[in-house]
Amino acid sequence: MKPFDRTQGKRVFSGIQPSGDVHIGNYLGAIKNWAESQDEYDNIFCIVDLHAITVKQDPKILKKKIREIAGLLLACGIDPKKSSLFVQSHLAAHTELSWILNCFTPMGWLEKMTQFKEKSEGQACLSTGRERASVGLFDYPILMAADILLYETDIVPVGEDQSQHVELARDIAKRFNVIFDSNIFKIPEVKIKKETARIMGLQNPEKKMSKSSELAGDSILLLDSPDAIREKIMKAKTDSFNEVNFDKERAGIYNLLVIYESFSEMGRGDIETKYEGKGYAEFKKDLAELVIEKLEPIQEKYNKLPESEIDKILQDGAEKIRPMAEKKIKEVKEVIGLG
Ligand code: AQP
Repeated sequence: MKPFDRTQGKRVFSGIQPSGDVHIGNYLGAIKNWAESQDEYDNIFCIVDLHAITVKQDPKILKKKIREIAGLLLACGIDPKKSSLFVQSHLAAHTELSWILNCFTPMGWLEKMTQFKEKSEGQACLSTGRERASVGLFDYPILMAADILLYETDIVPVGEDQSQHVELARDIAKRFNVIFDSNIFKIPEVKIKKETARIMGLQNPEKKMSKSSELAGDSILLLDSPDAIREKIMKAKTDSFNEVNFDKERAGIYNLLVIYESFSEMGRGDIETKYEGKGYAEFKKDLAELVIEKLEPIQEKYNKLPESEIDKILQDGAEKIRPMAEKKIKEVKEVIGLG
């Protein structure tokens, strides 16, 4: 296994939460690009299980999902010989740095985070929302800052919704460096993904496809059977216009077209020409077959991966990256006078 170094160029940190079933939004918006960028960047891929527990998880399911997500990342082309793949909770340095950063971050900075407001409101149905949300959910961005800053990350590719958290990580790093008159933390750059990387729900195309969506048929899962994919796409919400073109005002068909575009890698003009004069039903049938065709090799590879092999890759991944994380923690402790 290649030792942890920077020979592959700029370092990129990316995370995925084992908070549910991986869907084509995760794949098209993140995992596919991760796999394709492995020769260009020095990539760190982290299964962020500590982030997942900021909202309620069933322990048995969580454990299963951690391994499942790792297996899917491997099946999608993440190559542990080229990239680092590990589980966040396997390295105590993440929580250790997170605590230290907690102590140097003003509360007011966290109070501005819009994702906490949205996610804690989402829990309002359980009882009283904000008051019932965990401290961990409020503190989520600090843990994310620790993930990024531990590894001297150059670039953090995120969707629009996460860019505020990377800005916060930058502010925390700058403030810490100023307080201790050091260059201990590298200031990461945020890289916002293109609009086409945002896949919306099939039943509610106004909201992004999400692991935690409670709407039946809203997400196409990477491990969905061909019949399930056909059923979800045929039942996807559209409108009565019945013209297959990229019109953002018609969110349902627009989203299906973006999925088609992302999987087929055809240009928008070519897709519109192909479906000129044809209705939604014909387009949906083709889209379903395209998605099935693209997911089949991933599913095949995933089904052949023994659990023991996945566990070994995750263990090796953590061991490979551990020295880097521990070195940074040691430096930080020295600077602030701990230990
Ligand atoms: N709908 C989406 N379209 C494009 N990209 C998406 N991602 C998530 N949903 C979409 C990208 O997938 C990567 C991993 O996401 P995550 O697991 O860290 O958390 P998330 O963004 O909160 O994903 P989910 O699926 O919506 O999970 P839950 O429901 O648990 O919150 C990220 O790069 C993300 O941008």
